[in-house]
Amino acid sequence: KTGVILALDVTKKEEALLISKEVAGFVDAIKIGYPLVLGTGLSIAKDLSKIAPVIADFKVADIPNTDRLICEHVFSAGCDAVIVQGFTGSDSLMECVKTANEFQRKVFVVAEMSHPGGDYFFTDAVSKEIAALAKKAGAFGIVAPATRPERVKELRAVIGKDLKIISPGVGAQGGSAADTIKAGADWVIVGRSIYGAKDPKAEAEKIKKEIEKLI
Ligand code: BMP
Repeated sequence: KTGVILALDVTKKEEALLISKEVAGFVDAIKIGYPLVLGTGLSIAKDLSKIAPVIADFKVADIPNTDRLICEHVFSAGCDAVIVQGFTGSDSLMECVKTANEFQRKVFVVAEMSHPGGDYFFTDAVSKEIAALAKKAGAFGIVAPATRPERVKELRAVIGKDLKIISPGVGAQGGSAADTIKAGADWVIVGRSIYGAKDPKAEAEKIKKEIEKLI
């Protein structure tokens, strides 16, 4: 385990495959989302899954039936996990988890977002409520902000040890990988500072080593 997930927000297939192959040994998974999937099509998931497990960051946030239809597509396309929003409520969340279980895949629930405006609606009470809901629904883990490690710590206290925490916001958004892991995250999610670097492989290795030092 490296403790690093690559957020692959490039929009061209060739670039996506090239960077993924370069950093493959230094990341545990590749997170794909709208930028890449709208740019290349969902078939990119199969290609990338040959390199590393793929997390589909579609922040699914709909009624249970629509959520199921989205999740079925995502898992059939070869994704190992999906990221969903939790504010839709327990029935939507439970449907995502149920669908994931049928495919033997995983669900991560966004508990709080990392950008400066991310704690406006995701207040302390709301984030904790979503984290508790994620646990109750049987999600694999939550998404918590690396830009606010103290929030990672608080949310870890809510979910206990059974759920995983993946944290975006390291590098380009100002968060530190070491601080985030120390606060209780299992993986940091890193996009621009890896794929935008002159040497993505060296950058990924640097972050992996920063995390390794903590063990
Ligand atoms: P970057 O390291 O380039 O800032 O990328 C972070 C990635 O994590 C992006 O794909 C972004 O959409 C995602 N993300 C985030 O930054 N904050 C959140 O709260 C939730 C996210 O999914």
